[in-house]
Order: sequence, then C-alpha cells, then structure tokens
Amino acid sequence: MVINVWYVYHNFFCKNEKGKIARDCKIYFIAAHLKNFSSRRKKLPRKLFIKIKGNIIKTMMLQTASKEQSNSGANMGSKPRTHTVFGQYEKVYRRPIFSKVKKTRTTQEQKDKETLKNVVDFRNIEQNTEPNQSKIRSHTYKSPKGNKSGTFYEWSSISGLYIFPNYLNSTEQAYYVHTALKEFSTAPYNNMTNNDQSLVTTTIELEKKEEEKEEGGNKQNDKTGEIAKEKKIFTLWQKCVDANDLSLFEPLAWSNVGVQYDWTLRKYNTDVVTHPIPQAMIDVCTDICACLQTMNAENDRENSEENSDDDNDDSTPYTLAMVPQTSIINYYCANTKRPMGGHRDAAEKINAPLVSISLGCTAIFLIADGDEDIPVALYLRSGDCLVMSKSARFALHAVARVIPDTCPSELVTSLDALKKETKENAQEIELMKKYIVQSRLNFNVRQVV
Ligand SMILES: O=C(O)CCC(=O)C(=O)O
Repeated sequence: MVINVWYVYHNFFCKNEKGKIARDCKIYFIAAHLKNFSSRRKKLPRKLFIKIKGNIIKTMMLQTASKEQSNSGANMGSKPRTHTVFGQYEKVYRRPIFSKVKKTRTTQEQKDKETLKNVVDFRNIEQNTEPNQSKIRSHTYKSPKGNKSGTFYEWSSISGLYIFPNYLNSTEQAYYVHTALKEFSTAPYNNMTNNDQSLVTTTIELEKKEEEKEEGGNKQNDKTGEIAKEKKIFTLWQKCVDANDLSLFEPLAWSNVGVQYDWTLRKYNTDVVTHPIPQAMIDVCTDICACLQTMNAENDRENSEENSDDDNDDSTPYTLAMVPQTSIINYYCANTKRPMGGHRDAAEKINAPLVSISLGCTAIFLIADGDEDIPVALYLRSGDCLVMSKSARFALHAVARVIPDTCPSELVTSLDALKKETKENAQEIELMKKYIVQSRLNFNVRQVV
C-alpha cells in the first residue's frame, strides 16, 4: 500500500524519500503519530515511521518547515498565506498575548483597542469609523415565513456580502447550540476533527460496543413478535456527559449535516446524507435569501427607471436563491491562536449564496476579494447571520479571533429554560452552558449542486 502524506503540524512537514513534499493528505494518520511529539520542548524525531497494525510500511524524513504553514480547518492543504497582505492582517487581528509587566501590558492593551476600532460593528453602526460607515448600506426586511423584520446591512466594497445582525433570538440560538452539541457531534466518518484521530476511533469503538450490547439484548415487540432493534448512536457529547468532562469535546473542530463533506479529499459525497438539516435552519436560509431577492428586485426596478436607455451590462450571472443542502458546523474554543485560517469555499459546484450562522462568543471575521487585498474585519455575534453571495461567495475569508467572555447572557438563560422543555438532566444543560460561554459555534449552510 502506498501512502502519500502531506501534513503540517507545529511547523513541520513531511518529505518523501526523493525529498519532495508528498501531497494527497492522509492527514489523521500522521497527526496521530505526531501527537506523541507535539510538545515543543521534546526533541522531534528526524525520521517518521508509518505503521499499520504494527508493521512499518513507510519511512519518512521529518524536517522543519522554512515558512509558517497553515494547518487550520478548511484551509488544510491549501497555499500558505503568511506572506500575503491577507495573511498579515490575520496576524493583526489575532488574539493578543499580553505581557505580565504592567507597563508593557498597558501599551499592548491600548494598541489592541486601536486595532479593534477598525472592526466593523453592524450592531452599533454609529460607533464605526467614518471610512467604514461610508461603506455600509442599510436595507429593511420582512421575512416571509419566520415573520421577522428589521434592518440588514450590505458591505458595499465586496459585492454580495450581507449581514443580518441578531436575526435569531436567544431561544432559537439555544436550540441550535443544543442540536450542534448533542445531535451533530456523531463521528463515524473521517471529517470530524482536524487533528485527533484517536477521538474518532474512540467514538466508533463506543458505537460498536453499543451495537454488540444491543445484539445481545434485543427487545421483542409484543404485538408483532418482531425484534425491535433500537440503534442508539453515541455522540461525542454523550461521552462528555458520562465523564462530566468537557475537555473531551475540545478537539472537535467540525462536523457536518446534510450532504457529507469529506475534508480529506475536499469534496462532497453527494449520495451520502449524514443527518437531515433541521427544517428550522432550512427556513432561516430560504427566508434570508427571499429578503435579499426582494431587495435586489427593488434595486433593479429603481436602476431601470433611472437608466431606462442603458443595457443591463452585469456580465456575472449570480443567483440569490438557495437550496440548503449541507451545513458544516464549526466548533471553536475562544481565544485559540488561529481559529480558522484564510481560505475560499469553492468545493460547491454552484454560486448560490452561503448562509453562516454564529452562536456563542463573538468572532472577528476577515474577508477580501484576493490575497493582496486588505480584508475588512467584522464582528460576528451570537444570533447574527452572514450571507456570502455574488463576488463574496468565493471570496477569501478567515476567523481571526474568537473573543472569550462575550457569549450573551440571554443565550445562557434560554439554555436553562430547555431543562423543562426537553426534560434533560440538569447536569447536561449545565455542561452546555459551560461549553458555550467559552466557545463559538458556526453553522455554514450551503447549496452543493
Ligand atoms: O466560522 C465562521 O464564521 C466561518 C467558517 C468558514 O469559513 C467555513 O466553514 O468555511
């Protein structure tokens, strides 16, 4: 068996015997081995032995990477951006590490405050810098199904970038947090986590054990006499609840519902649906897109009245309609160094809008047309829905920072209210609350074909 490996881990990469960087990731395999050497203080091995069931099947030289390379989320395997303008701005907005020396710390905090003044805040339009305010356009909306109304904003420098601040109320947010943790943390496939194969294996083992138990003790249905085989699916969340230990959940970086996305191959398995997308989420996306279509139709009407003699010269065809077919769910711990590196979402075959729902702690999100453009930084808060359509659909974007202690207290209260509604044990809801106050969840809903 030939295994080609290219995986970046703590600034190290692998070369094959001919000295070439091997491509086509079999990422988790290597990551699992490197895990043993992850401490920077330990001496790294110069040679890496790849074993399958104890047999060495390949030897590789391990070398220090000359440039910092990206190992984050969706960017895995893509071109490192450190030396691009975008990459430099990712560093600017990254979480600061403050010195313990008081005087130095005060200067650093001041510098960070200055940096944050440039982050566009769609919940406090008046607070934004003048240049930023001049790029914000506001529109009113009334959603057809959800009966929601309010103001949404357009960032005019990147065509197709819209934000609906606070679109989801705290009860709706609590529902999505609950679902993301409890139902969507099932892990029997390879794209559950960025760097911890052992996590996936353990979950599969748990499932197997459970299946064996069921086979030994199937219940007989009184009426039909049939064997009723209840398949109980073990989620990673259940593991945390059983152990009352949230740290088990931390390595989980993403999961996926709807059409299955294979992170290793960076493509969709269009014939596999991992879990149906909740109808409520489908409604959120289609409602938001309907609002955009209404706005667009009004703009078109106004433009055609103003320029009745002009031909429509918009040469890029795009759609503002969307059929939600998949959702990537991103799980972020607040304050990690590089939550999600710069990348484009280009695995989908269609340029229908992407709807991104934020929950929990606030993020600083960066987006730009290209590598050498200065990105706009904007806050994404719990309940906000961001739409990437038109040019923004395939724009370069990153999550530069997830700010600790920014989860709204209303979300925590609404999670508490679920205790009665779901009759779940109090310990489980307490764990959910504890998780979300120091984390961010993102549902990234897309049309695939
Ligand atoms: O978490 C976010 O807001 C962005 C996620 C993202 O960029 C992705 O899933 O591709």
